Amino acid sequence: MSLSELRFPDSFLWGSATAAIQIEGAAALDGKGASVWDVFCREHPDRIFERATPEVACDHYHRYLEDVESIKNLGHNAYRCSISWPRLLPDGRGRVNTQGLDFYDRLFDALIARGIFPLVTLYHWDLPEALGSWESPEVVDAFLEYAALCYERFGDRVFAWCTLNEPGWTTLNGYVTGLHPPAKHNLKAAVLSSHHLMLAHHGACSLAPTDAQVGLALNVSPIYSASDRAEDVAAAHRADGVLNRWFFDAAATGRYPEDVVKLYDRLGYLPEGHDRLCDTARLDFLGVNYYYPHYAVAATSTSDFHLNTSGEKSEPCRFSLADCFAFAQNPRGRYTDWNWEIDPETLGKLLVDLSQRYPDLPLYVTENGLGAPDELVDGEVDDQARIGFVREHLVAIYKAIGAGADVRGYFMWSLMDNFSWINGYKKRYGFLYVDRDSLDRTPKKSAFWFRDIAMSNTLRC
Ligand code: BGP
Repeated sequence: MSLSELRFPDSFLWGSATAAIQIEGAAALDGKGASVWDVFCREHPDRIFERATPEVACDHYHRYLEDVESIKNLGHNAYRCSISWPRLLPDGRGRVNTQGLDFYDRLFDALIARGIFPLVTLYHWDLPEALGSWESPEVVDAFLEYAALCYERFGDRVFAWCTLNEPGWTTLNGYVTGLHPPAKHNLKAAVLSSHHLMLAHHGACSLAPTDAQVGLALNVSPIYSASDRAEDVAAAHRADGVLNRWFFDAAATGRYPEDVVKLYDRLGYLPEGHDRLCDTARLDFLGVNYYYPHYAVAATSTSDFHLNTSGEKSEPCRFSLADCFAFAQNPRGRYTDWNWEIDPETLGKLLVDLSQRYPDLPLYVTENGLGAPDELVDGEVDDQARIGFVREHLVAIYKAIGAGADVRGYFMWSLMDNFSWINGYKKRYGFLYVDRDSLDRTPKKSAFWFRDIAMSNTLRC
């Protein structure tokens, strides 16, 4: 295999990913209801870096046409975005906001007219505030009404549906670390909410038209043991069960992994009906969101969580879940300014491993990217670090395809710099630099570099 010219499979999809609340803005315009993130940022401004809010974000709601033009000009043939549930259903269910429907009609029409396949996520964390939280089983019913509305209205233009984005990460931060809404520290509620999310996923898969493609995007980050010590190896297996297999097995087989069921049973966390999740699971593809692996060690007796939100290397990330597992830094690892490890080889291994476990399951890399404090200098953003990051990950994907993994597309996170949740706006991920005052977009060097790859279907390195 020559590493100088890597040609990807003919129908490979090249694109980028976004989420509604991170780019749209227009948070209370044209009939949109509030989401839990709108309210969280308003009520707890100090928990967000520089007290940022998603109120205006990138104003994509008004600039979508310019953004779709950019997607076209950058040579992409696909685009992953999400629909804002509270924009369509301001109360979570019932009354439909026709202005919301019209917005997504315009967006999807504009994409299709330019030959760009929309891969659409139904739920990327912006739960309608009116619904409360995923602890309530009624949210599952409301989600199915919302999914049915989306299939009916947009199904003729959507290439593939992702029911959920990263149910694991949103449960973890919503109910364990408490860093995201509803900002609780309640493990039993975490397990219950995760079960409701997976019920919602399966319900939405079975409702999807048979000729549609439906799957979900999971953050299946591999977990290594930090040492050969038996207690660290056991902690890594436990962490993999709780964070990865609980969601992956549930999605792929309709059953939760037995070792985690036993663990939750012992702790008194098992939700009623966990053994009746789904009889015949439908999963047409798996979206893999990959940023970094974890290194697990045996847990201490106290919990402690912290995410670097400043981009100062001296600010650590800490994760320790009492009596369960903790994460350590990799002493040999390379890290971003936000202390996320950079490890492309692990993505390759993950894709090969997933395709060996499920040989017929098509895979998309639905998110992968580098957060950096990019700067616009003399009209240009020279983001060589991002080019290096994406190149290394594409090489890993190429090798995984060569080893038999059925990977069908790559979506860089993100199309544009956006509202990076509790990191606010300093952490920039986009192909497009967004000026925070004017909101003008400027393509970074990485955008032009990636355009050549997407248009020739070939990575030259
Ligand atoms: C994923 C989310 C994305 C995105 C990305 C980067 O988990 O699906 O929405 O934000 O992570 O994370 P962050 O913005 O927190 O740096």
